[in-house]
Amino acid sequence: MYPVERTLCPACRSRQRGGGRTDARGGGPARAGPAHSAGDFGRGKAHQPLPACAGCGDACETAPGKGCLPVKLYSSVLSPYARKVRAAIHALGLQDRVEIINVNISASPAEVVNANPLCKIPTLLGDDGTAMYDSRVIVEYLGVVAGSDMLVPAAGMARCMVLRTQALGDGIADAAILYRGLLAAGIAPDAGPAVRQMAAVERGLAALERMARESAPDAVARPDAGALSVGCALGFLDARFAELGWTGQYPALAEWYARLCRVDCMRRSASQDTAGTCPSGASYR
Ligand SMILES: N[C@@H](CCC(=O)N[C@@H](CS)C(=O)NCC(=O)O)C(=O)O
Repeated sequence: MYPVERTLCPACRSRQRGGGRTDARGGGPARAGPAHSAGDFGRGKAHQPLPACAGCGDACETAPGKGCLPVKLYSSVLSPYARKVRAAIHALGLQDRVEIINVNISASPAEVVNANPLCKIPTLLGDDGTAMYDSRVIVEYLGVVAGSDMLVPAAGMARCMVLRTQALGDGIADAAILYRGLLAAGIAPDAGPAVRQMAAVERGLAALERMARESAPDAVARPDAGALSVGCALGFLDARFAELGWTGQYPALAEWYARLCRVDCMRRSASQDTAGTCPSGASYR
């Protein structure tokens, strides 16, 4: 990915595509390579107006909140990874720029298959057909688009620690989802593969409990990608593993989570009301 000068509005760009793409600046061939870049999406700053289109001169299509960025997020209600991306979109103030489309991923919808060979959600799709996946890449990408390192620090140890916490949150979700998939495939809960996944969940929660004990009470006010990932994994456990009763076992984590759930981007990302399903046929409703 590299920045590409955006000179045409979406309508002019699609007209150009129909008759062979040309460079609006000089009538030459369009620059090769992915057109969907930080520049295409948002010019590096959230809600920053883009210049008038070089083709039709129309600036309104590129005005903030006018849908100048017809970006689609394929999502589902309870996917912890998709929710993390929805929370990131809200945290970065990009909610007017992304259309959220809930899909039944178990049915391998063509639009997701076409965008992401792995056919997984979340998948982000730009108007020029360039896709971003998986959730970690999308979160990074959104940060580039918004010109913000609020969710993922740009460099150094701070970045490593946030990415590690994100890996822990995502990994707990991975293990929990795999556990459900194993059970759905007829594996007994006390069989080796299932026990192994549940043990990973338990160890992950224990590690998070230790982290929560050490974290400052106000640390959740501006959650980073690690906190969002953990919060979304815990939300998934609440929805799908209520019987686990993890809040009783991990009180500091439960308190941390309760505070996180009050943060705007977490509240907004939770309020999706369209049905969806997740891996291995396991229903998300
Ligand atoms: N590591 C990926 C995981 C994505 C993932 O596994 N998504 C699930 C939904 S929760 C999915 O699309 N599964 C489809 C399938 O396994 O067929 C990410 O962070 O985005």
